Amino acid sequence: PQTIYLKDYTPFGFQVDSVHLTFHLSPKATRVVSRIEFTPQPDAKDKTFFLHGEQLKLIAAKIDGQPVSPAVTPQGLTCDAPTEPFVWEAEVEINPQGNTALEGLYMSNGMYCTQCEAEGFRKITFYPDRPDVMSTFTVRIEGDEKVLLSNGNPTGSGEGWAEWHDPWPKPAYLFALVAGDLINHPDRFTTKSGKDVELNIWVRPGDEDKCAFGMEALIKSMKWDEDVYGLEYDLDIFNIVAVDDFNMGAMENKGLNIFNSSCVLASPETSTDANFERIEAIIAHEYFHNWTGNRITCRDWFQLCLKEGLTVYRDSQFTSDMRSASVKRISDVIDLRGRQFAEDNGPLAHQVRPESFQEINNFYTATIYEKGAEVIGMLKRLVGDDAYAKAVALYFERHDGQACTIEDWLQVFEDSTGRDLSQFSKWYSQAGTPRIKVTDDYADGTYTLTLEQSTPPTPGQPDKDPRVIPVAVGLLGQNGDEVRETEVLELTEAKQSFTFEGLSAKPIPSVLREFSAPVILERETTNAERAFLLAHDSDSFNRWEAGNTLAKESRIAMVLDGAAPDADYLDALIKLVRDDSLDPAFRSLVLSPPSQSDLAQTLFERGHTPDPQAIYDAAETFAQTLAEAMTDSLPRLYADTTVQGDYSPDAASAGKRDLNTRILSLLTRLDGGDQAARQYADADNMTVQNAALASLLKAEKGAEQSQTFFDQWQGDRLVMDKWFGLQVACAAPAKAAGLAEDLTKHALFDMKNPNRFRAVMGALAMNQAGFHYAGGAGYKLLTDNLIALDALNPQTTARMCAAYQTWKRYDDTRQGLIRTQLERIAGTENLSRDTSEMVTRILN
Ligand code: BAL
Ligand code: ZN
Repeated sequence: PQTIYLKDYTPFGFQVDSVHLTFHLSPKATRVVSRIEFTPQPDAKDKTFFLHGEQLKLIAAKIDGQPVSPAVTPQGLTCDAPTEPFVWEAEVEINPQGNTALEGLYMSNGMYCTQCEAEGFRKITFYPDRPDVMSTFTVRIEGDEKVLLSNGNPTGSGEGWAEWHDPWPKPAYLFALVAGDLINHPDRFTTKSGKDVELNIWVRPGDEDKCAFGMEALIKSMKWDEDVYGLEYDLDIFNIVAVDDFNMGAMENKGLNIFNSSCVLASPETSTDANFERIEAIIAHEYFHNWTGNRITCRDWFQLCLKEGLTVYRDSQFTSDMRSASVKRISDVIDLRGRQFAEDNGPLAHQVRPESFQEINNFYTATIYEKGAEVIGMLKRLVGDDAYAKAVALYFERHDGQACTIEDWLQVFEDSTGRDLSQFSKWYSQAGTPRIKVTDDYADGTYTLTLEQSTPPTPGQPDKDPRVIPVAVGLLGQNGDEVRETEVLELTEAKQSFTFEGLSAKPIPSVLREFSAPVILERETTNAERAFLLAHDSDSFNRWEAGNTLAKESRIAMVLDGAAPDADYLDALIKLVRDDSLDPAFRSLVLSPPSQSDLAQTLFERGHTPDPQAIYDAAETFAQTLAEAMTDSLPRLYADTTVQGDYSPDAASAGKRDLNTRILSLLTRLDGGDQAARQYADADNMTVQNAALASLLKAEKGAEQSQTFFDQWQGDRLVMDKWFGLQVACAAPAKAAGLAEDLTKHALFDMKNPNRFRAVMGALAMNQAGFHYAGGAGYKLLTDNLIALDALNPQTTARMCAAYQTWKRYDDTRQGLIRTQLERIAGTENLSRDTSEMVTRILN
């Protein structure tokens, strides 16, 4: 496959002045008629008239009304083009029903829908399918479906047809079309300048009672973006459509967001608290793209983080404002370490702005999204809140309507603050997670903190330069009081010392408060000091971090030395969990164990070969010891954290239920599942029903409840995804692969539905001890399924190959087993470009 390089960027040689599309819908033979006005650019370096096009049957093509015969390849067509403005017309035929890749126009449960990011539009018609080609679109849809939707504003409709016009120039990846027998959940929003906007969430009949929460989230997002960023919605209508078969979470098409139904449909009976929170965040994310992504888009796909990093940053600000900022920060860091650090420290490591790719779909990653958001957060921390607001305002003023680069983004900060950001730009160009070694010294009232940074080599980047890293630090006195408030140290050198004068005794440092940079801190310290910070740190992130480090160290000692769980840590943990003055959500986070993958990575980095079974056993022993140490208090804690009354997904109730769920799982270790069975029987919402079933399955006691769960919910696809996933997630290591295999043979397992495939295979890959269980049955099962899926849906297959990205951590036997499977995938005939690129990178 061909590699595409950032350095080769060349503008398209033609401007697109307008696009008119007519769709004659038919499941197996949809006709798409296009009429596109082009103006040749006299100064263009490349004057080739090339239009992308894949899997299209060209029926007819004309230039200025005269039939032409372009040269067509599997990638597109070239044609002689006039040197003056001209009109291109084409008619093509496509097969939406046969489109299992879910890119371009496809069918899901009888409805037509589209997914054009990144390069799906070329499967709809011939077009310069690149983000820097922007144009207005007018769309006519002809079909028998009751609802016919596209981008922009409706301009007319009648029996069997509808027309739409989008006045805002956009790249083709933001094009969308939906046609189906759908029902809407309507509402309205008045923008700050008084514009009345019609809002709709469109769903299949039967799902209309699951839209209210999504609609509330949309309205809150619209208001928040006005209040915080001053950004107003810019069309008369905003439509959201729920689709069951979707590769991503959702898509920000202009005025017509298309959502994976799992990311928009919610009801107390069928959705957990976590689902509600995720839905709120994704609705916000897609809505915020209207400005950061749509009004200002990316020049090329190397700039993907320009819209994704910024939009993730904005949605995290929104969630922090709607819920608890400290809980959001801790949760984001857990997620970052789990997904992005794993990527950054393995064969798939890449820059926040990559410089080459074969298949852009493989770069919708935690590095582009989550690390991209961390980079924005660091920039804000370095320049300050006011300067950030000023720079962002300048970004919108200067670049509205343009397709931009990271350089454009950094330039507005340089121009508005006068700051030189050339060193900061290394966050975009250097892959890998920096390590910061921290040492300290105290003499004559002066405390000195020395920070030393280094970044390990990553594929293609053996050497790294020092970056500018904001390190937020506070100092605590021996009595736990803060003797220095948080200060942001700017680490710019490879090694640098910072002094704090006038201290009467050696303080205890609280370093990297709020996780001020996406780095790994290395500091030789004692468990006593960690316990001190766990008890006293005023920074809630570092307070949690102290507990998390203690939890990790205790488990590592258990794995390496056969030690018992650390008694001091257990005491401190129990004290904290019982402390009613603390937010239940925070207590729940402190109680949540470090991930087994994170422990494996830490062991690996310290020169040990991680044994997934030993890590699992340590986690089990730790939890059992904790449960036994809390025997007396668990029933009271369970009762105190049980939320009474009608279900509400608000943050306070959700936090309490989250703690309640953790208490229940401990209690189940003592009572054999009695309480969990009662909770299951009494459950009136999915959060507590799901939690009870999980506790029972983990204790290998849930067979009866699993059956009743199935009987109750077999008609609900999203709840069935939970049923499939939960069984594999909760399976004991020896049973996980066998159970997953049985589930792939279940009548309701549907490989063509990404949610269902991920429910089973994703849960297997996440069940660390089960996936890596001796013998390699998990590897073989995943590989069999990836190979089968690749022929249908390359995008989802390729992303799931990432399950193998940590393979070099493990022992020779496991590495050998995994290599065999990776080579099997690589050797598969007609392997997709997506999967081929992923497997090659993982193997190298
Ligand atoms: N642009 C793809 C989906 C998302 O990030 O919103
Ligand atoms: Zn996005």
